[in-house]
Amino acid sequence: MGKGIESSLVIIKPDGVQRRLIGRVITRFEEKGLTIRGMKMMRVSSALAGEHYAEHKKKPFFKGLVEFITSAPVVVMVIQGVDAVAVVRGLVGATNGREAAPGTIRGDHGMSLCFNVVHASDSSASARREVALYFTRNELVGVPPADYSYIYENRDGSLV
Ligand code: FUP
Repeated sequence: MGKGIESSLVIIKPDGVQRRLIGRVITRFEEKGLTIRGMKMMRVSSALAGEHYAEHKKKPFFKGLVEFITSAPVVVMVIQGVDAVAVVRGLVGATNGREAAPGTIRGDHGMSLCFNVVHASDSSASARREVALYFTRNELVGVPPADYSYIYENRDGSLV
């Protein structure tokens, strides 16, 4: 059973920005039929990185992860659609670029575990938490896209 319309937080990480992959990554989400509700380029502070990756605080890779995500600008986006959290994770692929399936963003564009091009929320609860960390309400655009009636069918319950 689907979860209905959700928002997921996606970050094009410093490697994705430096490698000029911003356009390609955004295109994957647009082509799929997902909607960009908010987007900005920013530099993540150490404090924000610490909050974002709080669940990894005790892990040996935490320091390197924070150093990496704060090292250069990122592009943060709120991506919306029916079951968007799972759909976006599917498009992004497995954490390690070397193991991610071809056809996924990480599978097509990365060879690293830490430098894996994008971050995407891993559950509806993390998505709500992460969207609130990076965006204020008035930075998110709420107009339903005009093409929804061609992307979702009412008959199969996919548009709720
Ligand atoms: P993901 O949800 O796929 O982004 O992966 P995780 O939440 O498990 O990990 C968060 C980030 O930590 C990943 F982007 C990669 C990095 N990481 C490491 O650098 N080393 C590890 O051993 C595990 C994860």
